[in-house]
Amino acid sequence: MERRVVDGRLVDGRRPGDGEEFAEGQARFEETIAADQRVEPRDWMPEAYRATLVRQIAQHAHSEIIGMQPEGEWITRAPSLRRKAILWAKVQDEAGHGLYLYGAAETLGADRAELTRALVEGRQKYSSIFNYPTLTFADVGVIGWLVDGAAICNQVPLCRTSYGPYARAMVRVCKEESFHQRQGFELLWTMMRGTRAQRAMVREAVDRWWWPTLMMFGPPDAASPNSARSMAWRVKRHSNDELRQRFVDMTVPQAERLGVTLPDERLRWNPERGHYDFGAPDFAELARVIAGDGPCNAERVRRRAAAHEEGAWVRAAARAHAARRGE
Ligand code: BYC
Repeated sequence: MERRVVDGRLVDGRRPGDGEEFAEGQARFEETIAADQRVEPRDWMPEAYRATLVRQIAQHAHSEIIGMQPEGEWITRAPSLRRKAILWAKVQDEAGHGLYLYGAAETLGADRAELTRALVEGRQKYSSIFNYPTLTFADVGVIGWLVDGAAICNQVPLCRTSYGPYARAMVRVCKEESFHQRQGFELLWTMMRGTRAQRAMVREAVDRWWWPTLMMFGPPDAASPNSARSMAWRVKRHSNDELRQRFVDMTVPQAERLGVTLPDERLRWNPERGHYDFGAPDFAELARVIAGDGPCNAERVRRRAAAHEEGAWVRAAARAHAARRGE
C-alpha cells in the first residue's frame, strides 16, 4: 500500500476504525483540490485543513470586528453629516463582514462563543493593523485608501479559496471593500484640495500608516510557517510577498494622483522586473504587535470584551425569543 505524508504524519491511506471510508474521503478531497473545485461543509476533509481554515477565518472575522474600533472612534467627531453617514455605514459593513465570516467558521464546526472567548483571552489573533491609533480625521481616509486597498489585494484571491463558504462570503465582502477604498480615496482627494493644514494632515497620516499597511500581508515568505501548506491546499492563492508587491504596484500611481509622497526612499520603478522596488517593512515591529505589544492592543481587546459583556442581555433576549417560538 502507498505510504505518504498527510497532515504531517506518515499514513498508509487508513486510520484505525475508519478503514476504506477514510481512504476514499482523502482521495476525493485531493481530487477536489487538484481540480480547483470547492470543498463544502458536508465533504470529508483532513483535520489539519479544517483547523487551518478555522484559524484563518476566525482571525479574519476578529479583524473585521476589532477593525470597527479605530474608525468608529471618529463617528461622533466626523466634520459633517455627510461624512458621518458614510463612516457609520462603513463601520456597519465591517460588522456584517465579521458576521459572514463567523458564519463560515461555524460551518466547520467552530463555536462562535468560543471564538470570541479565544479572541479576548489572546488565544486567537486579529490583524496587526488595528493596533495603531487614529489620531486625526485624515486617518479615516487613509484607512479606507490604504488599509482597505491592502484588504482588497489580499481578499480578491480569497474569492477563489478552496473552501466554498469562505470563498462565497468573500465575494460580497470584496464588493463592499471596493466601495470603502473609494470612499477613503475620495475623502483624501477632497482634503488634498482643501487648506494647507488639511494637506499636511493627510501627508502626516500617510507617513504613519504606510509601513503598518505593508505589514498586514504578514511576514516575508521565508518566515511564513503556514504559507506552503495553505497554498498547497489552495486556501491561499498567492504568497505574502506576492500580494505585498501587488499592493505597492497598485498604490504608487494612486499616491501620485493624490499628490502624496510615500515614505520610502527605496521606492522606484524597476523596468526589468516590471514592478516597483520598495524597502522592507520592520518585521520585528510586526512580530511585537502580533505578540500583543502594539500601541493599542490592550485597549482594543478590553473594549471588545466590554462590548461583549454589555451585549449579554441581547443574546439572552434572543435566546428567550427563540425558545418561545420553539426554535
Ligand atoms: N496581523 O504563516 P503566516 C480588514 C500571523 S480586515 C496579525 O504568513 P498565514 C478591515 C499569522 O496568523 C482584513 N497576525 O500566516 C477591517 C500566523 O499566526 P498563527 C483582515 C498576523 O495565515 C475593518 C503567523 O503570523 N484580513 O480588511 O499563512 C476595517 C505567521 O504568518 C499577520 C485577513 O484576515 C498580521 N498582519 O498568512 C478596515 C485576511 N500576518 O495563526 C479593513 C485573511 C501574519 O500561525 N488572512 N500573522 O498563530 C490571510 O490572508 C492570512 O491569514 C495572512 C497570514 C496573510 C494574514
